[in-house]
Order: sequence, then C-alpha cells, then structure tokens
Amino acid sequence: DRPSEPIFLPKESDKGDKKVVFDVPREYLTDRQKKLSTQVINRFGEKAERISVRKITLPDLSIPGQLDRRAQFSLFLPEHRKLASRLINIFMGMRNLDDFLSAAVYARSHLNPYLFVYAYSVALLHRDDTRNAHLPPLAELFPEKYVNGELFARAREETNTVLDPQQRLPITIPKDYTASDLEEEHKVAYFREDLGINLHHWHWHLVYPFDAPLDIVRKDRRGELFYYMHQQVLARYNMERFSNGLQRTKRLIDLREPIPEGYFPKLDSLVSSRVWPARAANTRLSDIAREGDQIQFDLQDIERWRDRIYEAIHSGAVTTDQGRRQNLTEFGGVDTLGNIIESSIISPNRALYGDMHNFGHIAIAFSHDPDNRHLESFGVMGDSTTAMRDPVFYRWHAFVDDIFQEHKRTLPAYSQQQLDFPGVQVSGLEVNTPGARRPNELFTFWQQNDMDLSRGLDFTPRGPVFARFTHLQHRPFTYKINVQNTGSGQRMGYVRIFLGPKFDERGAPMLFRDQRTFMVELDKFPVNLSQRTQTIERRSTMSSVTIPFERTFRNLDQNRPAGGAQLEQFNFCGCGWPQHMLIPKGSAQGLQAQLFVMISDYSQDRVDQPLDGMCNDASSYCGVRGQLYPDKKPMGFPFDRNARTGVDQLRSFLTKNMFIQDVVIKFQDRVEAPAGRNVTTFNG
Ligand code: CUO
Repeated sequence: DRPSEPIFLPKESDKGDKKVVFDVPREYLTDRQKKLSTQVINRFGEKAERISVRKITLPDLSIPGQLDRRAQFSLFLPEHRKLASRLINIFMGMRNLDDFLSAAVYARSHLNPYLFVYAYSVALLHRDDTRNAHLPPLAELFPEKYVNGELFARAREETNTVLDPQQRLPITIPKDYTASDLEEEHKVAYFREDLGINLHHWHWHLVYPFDAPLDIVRKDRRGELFYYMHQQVLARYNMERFSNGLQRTKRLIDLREPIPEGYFPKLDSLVSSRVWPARAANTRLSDIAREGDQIQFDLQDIERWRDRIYEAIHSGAVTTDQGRRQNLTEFGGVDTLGNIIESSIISPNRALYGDMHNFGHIAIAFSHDPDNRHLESFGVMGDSTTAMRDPVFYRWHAFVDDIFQEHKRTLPAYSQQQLDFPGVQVSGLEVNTPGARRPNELFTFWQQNDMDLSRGLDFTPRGPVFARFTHLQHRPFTYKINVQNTGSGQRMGYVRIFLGPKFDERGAPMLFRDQRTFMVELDKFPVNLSQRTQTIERRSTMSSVTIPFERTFRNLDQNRPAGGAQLEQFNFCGCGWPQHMLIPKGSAQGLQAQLFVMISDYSQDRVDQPLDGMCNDASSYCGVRGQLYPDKKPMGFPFDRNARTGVDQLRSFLTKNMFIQDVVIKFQDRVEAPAGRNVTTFNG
C-alpha cells in the first residue's frame, strides 16, 4: 500500500507547505492502515497540522469498491465511468463540508487511489462549498504518470543515503528518455511529454467530464469546447512539427492499417508495480474482448458510428433517441456533434451514434493485448492523464477533428460584412521581446524546473525529494497594436490574436483553407476604443489561453516562497494551457510565422454576465467556472470556417479591422535555470 496521503482540504488552512494529518475514526481504516497509522503520522513529523474527522454514517461504497485497489483506472472504460459517476454522486450528495471531508477520508483509505482522486477532484470542482479548494496536485500524487520509472529507484537511493533533505540533490530526468533520434517522432516528444500540457489535459477533462451526474456534465457549449480545445492542441502540435521539419499529423483514418508510430512510455505504475504497456511500431488494431474489463466491441462498431455521424453531417440533422430530427444549426450544430462524437451522456442518441472517440482511445490503448490473453492493462491512450504522450493521440484526434471540419465545411462562409467592424481600422501590429535587436522576433530555449516526488512515492522519505525536468520556455514579449476608430461614441472591441505557420512542409505559402486549421489562438481580450488613434499594448503573460507558470508548477517547488494571496485565490484553477508552451519551439535558423490580429465588435460578442468569475483567465480553452463561455462567436472565429469565394490566402481574407505581421521564432539551444534558482550547484 502507498502510505495514506493527506487529503487536500477544502479549507483556507490548507496552504503552503503545511502538512495535514487526519485524526480518523478507527473504523475508517483498513486493517493494514491501523498498523501503519503511526508510521504515517511520523512521516510528516510534529509540524503537521492535525485535523479530526467527524464520524458520520458511512456512505455505501460497495459500487465504487468493485474496482480493485491495484487496478489501473480508465475513464474511457464504460464500467469505470459508472463507478466514478457513482462516487461523484456520493461526494456531491454530502450535506456539508465536514461530512464531505469525512466521506472523502473514508473513501481514500478504501478505494482505488486513481478512482478516488478523480471523483474527489470532480466533486471539489463542482461543490458550492469548495469553491476555494485546492485540487490535489496530481503530478505529485502520482508522479509515475509523468516521469520515467527509473527515477523512483534513484529517489529511493537518494533518500536512503542522504538523510538530511537539505543536502539532497535533485534527480535529473533526462530530456530524452522515451526514444532516440532514430525515431523521427521523438523530435516532438518534449511537447507530447510536457508536464504542463498533460496536466492541462487532465484538468480539462475534470472540468468537462463526459460521464457524471447530469448537472455536472451539462455545461454551456461543452461539446463545442471539446472540439475546439482538441482542435487547438492539434494546431499547436502541427506548428511544433513544422518547427522540427516534420510533416503535419496524418489522420488515423483507416482502422485496419498497421500504425507505424510505436510508443514506449517507460512509466511505472506504483500502485500495481507494473510498467505501462508499450505499443510496438506497426501494431494493428483489433476487435476488443476483455471480460475482466467488461468491454467488448468490434472495430466495425466504430466504423458504423463514424458512417452514421458523416451521414448526419451531410443531411444537416441528427436523429434523436425519440426518433425526431434535430438540425445541425449554424451555431449549435458543432456543440451537438461534440457530444455525439466524444461522446458524452448528453449525446442526443448514443444507441445510434455510439461512443466513437472514447472507443477509439480504448481500441488503441488495448491494441497490444486486445483479448487480455497476456493479462496486460491499457496503454497511455487509456488515461486522460497520459494520453497526450503518445504520437497516436494526435493521429486519432486529427481524424476526430476532421469530422468536425466536415460539418464546418457545410456552413456558409463569413461575409465581409460579418467580419468587418465599421469605423475600426487596425493599421499596425508588432511584437517586441525585451533585449531583442529587432521587433517581430520571438525566442525559445530550454528551462529546468523541480518537482517534489516525495508525496507520491511508495516509501516514506522524510522531507522532499526533487526531480529536475527540462521543458520548453520562451522570452516574454509584448504585442503592440495600432488602431484607428472613426465611429461615433465610446465603443468596445474584442481583440483576437492568432499565430500560424507561413509556409507548408514544402516551403510553399499556405493556402487559407489549410492555414485556418493551423491557426493557434494566443490571446483574446476586450478593449475600450476611446480615442481616434490609439496603441494597444498587451503582455504575452496576460494570455487568455494560458495559466501562469507558477500555477502549472504550483506545489512542485516547495523551495519557492508561497505565492501570496492572489495566487492562493486562483489555486485550484488548474485548467489552462501552460504559459511556457504558449508559442512553438521554432528553429535555430528561425521559423517563419504569421501573427494575426482582429478587432471585432464587442457589443455583438459579449456575453452579459459578471466578468469576475473564478478561473476566468484561461477561458479560451477552459471557459469560466460556473458561467457561460465568454464569447458569442463560434469558437475559433474567424478561422472556424472556409473563406468566402475568391479568398485563397490569409492576405485576401483581411478586412480593415484585421492585420497580419510576419514574425520569426528563433530557438536558442541552451538550458536555463528557473527564475530565482541556481542550477550551477548541481552537476547532473
Ligand atoms: Cu482529451 Cu481524446 O479527448 O483525450
């Protein structure tokens, strides 16, 4: 058993480094834990705060308890979804905070840890009385899902030999550990295996679960956001591939063909002491029949669902489970399709359109052992915490995205009138990186950061053990936008900034119909157009897409001074693209890209609701907690559709309220220490 972990309290008192130990009623403990309990308390020393847990009438955990404590947990498996949904229901139903905490502590010691953390996190995010709660820092609780397995043996050695935590050296995770350069795809492993990106993906799926109590699933435009967030992941991945001389992601369109991309994750499961299964190159998908996982389906099922979805798109309507026709409308159609394709429990007809995207994950995740003859569990594609590590994730999602694009191709193009903002003209656009010799140059490099492994280890070191990992970073920069406003009165504009590749793989200028799907959203924000002429300046760190660096790595670096009240307040808002991955790597010679800005009429785009919602600073991909998506336009506007006739390049697409600027992204191949830390003391 992994030592019982402190639960992250939905209370203000749970801050900073403070460890919390629960005084738990003895009936809550398993027999083994009764023996271990003194040891657990020792682990956190006298500094720990002790909190007594109220004894309540214990909830019936028999259904979530059906999952073996040592099993892997996958939301993609219908059986596991059922158990998780049940547990979320139990947590949501606890009458007050004390009862919720009590139930959580009890569940923590009796249930599968992955299942527990998932359901507990969803409940924390959705209960009214836990608005200010901290989410468990997943990367620390389950480091095995983020760092290579070999590290744990080294961590054990370090803690056994260096007893004083102050003297311990961080254990360096090599930047390249999952493959060598013989594998072309490895060139973009730094993106796929990035800690912040994988944490974002896990958080996104926590905020937008597809199977949970109805009022949790039914969120404003959640189907559309499923499409848009994953579309943007692909756009970003493709820019990253162009940066590295790779071609765009190929759709996994034929389920019968061998998959050339292999993936060997080198992650260990600390729960079951097994390694995560790999997938060899050229593996073929098969029908799945795994009794133990209560899952059985044929590849033909996925193909049949796909065909029905295409049929619905081409006829412009879906058939509901009541047998009614429901039109795929210009604005709402993509949202309905999102729920159908993913699918979520609010799909209008799961019997007809099935569960396509989720079952694709399963078919791929079990491709190494489709009938369980080798008693192997699922690969990384079976878990939203790890799926983005695998090259095939992008191939599958490129296929899924193309179905959405097929729908978008049926919609009327935006007319010039719909794009224009009469009286508003953008006359200049520039980015400036402090210290750069020229404008319109962006710079990337490697940076190191530390995470504390000690919470997640299956033995109990005293004090932290740090793993040092390397990630992409860029110099912060500023946008400068020149605007003329000849309209009368005070007007507000919505500034939309995108970045896209200028050339395709062959070096030819991009055609609009291709380029639009590669446009990466960088920022979106309202401005007052109060003067006739004005210059809007905006820092890259303000992006509506990203969460700040500190939040991605919150708690990862215990040596960092506590972030202060403001950070605290945002502490649980873990959904958001990591700021350090805002722009693609570029290349040593410089990757040519196009920066695009548009100012649309905010009076038409704004959603009337208070703007001070929680977690509203990464709303582009994550929405705003408890509120409507803060933009009336279709997500991805104005690039969500093909252009009007006669427009084949971005330049001819422009109306007066838009502007494009060529920029160059230069990669500087060096490793820098995190701010405020000195890496030179360590010779790893
Ligand atoms: Cu996020 Cu396929 O939806 O992993």
